[in-house]
Amino acid sequence: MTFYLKKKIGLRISFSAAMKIACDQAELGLEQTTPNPCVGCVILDSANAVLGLGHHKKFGEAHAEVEAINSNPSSLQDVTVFVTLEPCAHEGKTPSCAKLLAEKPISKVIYLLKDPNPLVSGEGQKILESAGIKVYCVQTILDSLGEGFRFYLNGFKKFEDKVVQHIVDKKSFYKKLVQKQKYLNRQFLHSMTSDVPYITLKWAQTLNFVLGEKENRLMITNQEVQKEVHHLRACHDVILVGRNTILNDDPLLNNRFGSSKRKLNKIAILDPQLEIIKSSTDLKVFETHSKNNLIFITGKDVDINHEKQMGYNIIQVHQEGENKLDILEALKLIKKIHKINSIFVEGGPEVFSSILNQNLFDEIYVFSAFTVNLNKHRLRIRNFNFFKFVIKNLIKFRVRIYDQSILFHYYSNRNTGSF
Ligand code: AOF
Ligand code: ZN
Repeated sequence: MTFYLKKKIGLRISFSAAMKIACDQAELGLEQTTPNPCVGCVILDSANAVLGLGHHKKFGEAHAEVEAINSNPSSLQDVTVFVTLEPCAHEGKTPSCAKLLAEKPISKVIYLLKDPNPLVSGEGQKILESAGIKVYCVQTILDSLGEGFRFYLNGFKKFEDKVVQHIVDKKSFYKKLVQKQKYLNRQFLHSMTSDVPYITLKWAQTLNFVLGEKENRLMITNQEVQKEVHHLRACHDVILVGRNTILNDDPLLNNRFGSSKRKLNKIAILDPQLEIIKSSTDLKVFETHSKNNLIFITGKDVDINHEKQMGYNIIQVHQEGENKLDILEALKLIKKIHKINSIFVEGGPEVFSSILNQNLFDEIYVFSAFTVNLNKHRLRIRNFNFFKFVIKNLIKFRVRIYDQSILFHYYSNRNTGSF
């Protein structure tokens, strides 16, 4: 990393290269920044030489702008700051970046995406402009170009401002950067404007759509897939599972590979009668996670006094019959109480069935092995036909081939620009 930084500092580069490097910097924060966004920043001096660069490394730690400023302590006279997200206006876990930049003799700030966080949205830009800094939001400039005839007309129009003209001239390049950063930060962008967290489903299945066997742990995929799954876990805030998954599979639900090793998720367990704590605590999930990290979701009528006193996090939601919890209420409450943005749902078939049938998902990863399971007690997702779902949503799927399985990746917001 230090080598990477040293190699860039002093190098004269174009504005578009600076924004591309800021985007590359943002990606370095993946797994560690959530529920905060991944943000990168590059500073060019008045001769367009790289003065500093950095990224938001971890939730609660310094923001990208601060990292970039600190990467090379020198004068910020007449510099241009490139940042992938609108500088924050508020005092959160760290001080306001917009206020910090406003105190410096900076000439321009060019940022890629608007920050939909209600504490920031537009306010960061206002703080910078009030300090006499020229501010450009690439997303706003691109949006204002529009499509069709207006777009055609704009193609001939010369903008007086050189930075605007540069962005317009390179609109397809910047559009790609905007799309990529939206995708990188899709959970954050979704969550800032919704009371439901971003929901990703992940399951493994056999060729005949079997996810597991009743009261038996069934291993469908191999270690190659496990590595990818652990990376996906680390990219989310919470892992959600049902009671049966905990009892049948006795999973660890931690991250054991690569860079994601450093990340421990919160674990939410749908447990309608609170049987898991009441009956047995010698499950692996209690060994790998502290009480603080575990969230139990149970019915409104269940007596939780004793377990609350023992220090467990318990959320109570409406219940239909003995075993069916109101999943939407549960998702909203997990987000509100635990201040998280994203949930990675890992099973089992009953949990998937209720989330799929209520259309509460944003993204799905299905690892399909080339095996067939004919066990008498095989489990499938109720009221859900995977084959039909793929055919109906073909353009929203991407496929990746693994050694012994195929990944079907469904992503609903791809290219919609709906953020
Ligand atoms: C920036 N630069 O690198 C990031 C920003 O609690 P805090 O202080 O960490 O603030 C988190 C919020 O700040 C987050 O919700 C988002 O709006 C913004 N993130 N802003 O200027 C950064 N990570
Ligand atoms: Zn900030």
